[in-house]
Amino acid sequence: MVLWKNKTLKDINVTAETDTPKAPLREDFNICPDPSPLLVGPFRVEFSTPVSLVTVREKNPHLQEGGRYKPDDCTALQKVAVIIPFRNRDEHLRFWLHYLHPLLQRQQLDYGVYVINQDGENTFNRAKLMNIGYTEALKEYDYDCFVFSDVDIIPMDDRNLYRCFSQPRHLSVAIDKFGFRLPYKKIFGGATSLSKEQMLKINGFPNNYWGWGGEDDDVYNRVTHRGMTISRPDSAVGKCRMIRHTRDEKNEPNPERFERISHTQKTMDKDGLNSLEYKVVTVEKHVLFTKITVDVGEPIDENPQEN
Ligand code: BGN
Repeated sequence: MVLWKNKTLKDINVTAETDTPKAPLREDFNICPDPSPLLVGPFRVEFSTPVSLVTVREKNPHLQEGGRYKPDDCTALQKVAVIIPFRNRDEHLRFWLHYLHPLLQRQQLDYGVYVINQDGENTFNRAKLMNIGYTEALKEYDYDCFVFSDVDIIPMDDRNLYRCFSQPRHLSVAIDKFGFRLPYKKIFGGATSLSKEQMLKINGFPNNYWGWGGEDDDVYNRVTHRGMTISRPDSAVGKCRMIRHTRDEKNEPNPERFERISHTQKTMDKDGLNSLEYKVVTVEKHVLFTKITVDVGEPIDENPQEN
């Protein structure tokens, strides 16, 4: 008490503040600036020289196990789980990791990369893998935003923000394969982002699109049936490259897709996150990503013929 005798209230406050450890306090309140000062704008993307995981690891020394990162000098604006539906595309994944890890760090996101690998040889089910990624990522961390990206889509400008917006976001709006423009106005494939709230509002993605095509149109329908719209970056910022490849085996165009997308409104409430069933086969924690191998089952015959 004697020590404080000549001090004003202000002095006492200053003393108290100096005595308190500053770093944790700072982190709590120091929200990362928007836009991030680390952005560089357009950058070169090419696939002629293969990249190795060792090099990608060396260039991203601040990653935590499982492909996790958060800025150490500010609190990220959003916690983003990046979900990649996957099977047999290791070469593409290396390119994706090579370009996307540095981009996500320049965007100062608190993020994790989840590769959802479909086990076995059954027909591919992209949308169900997305639902699984959403569900599994949420078991690990309190993510508030989900980026769903094909493994072969690489953005060419880091102002294309891989985070969530007030409306579901289409990120891959100007792909080289489509002449750097939208092939049609309602397209919602390639790379998209939805907040946790937006995902819950649409009951996630459909689980019963087996093979190529239509599942992204179904998600578009879900979004509009729930009164939301699609947000997009402009076509300069939204430029992307797609890694060329031949059609995957067991991912033939789905003959049912035309029929299915005409019934979204009727099916979306019973088919989605609330009806999702799968088995986790393995979880591998790599430095650059978490790989979750899953058994998604196989198509069920919804109209079995009586004999
Ligand atoms: C569309 C596909 C999408 C695909 C885009 C781009 C369908 C549904 C019947 C019209 N939609 O034609 O799934 O993302 O092409 O390749 O096939």
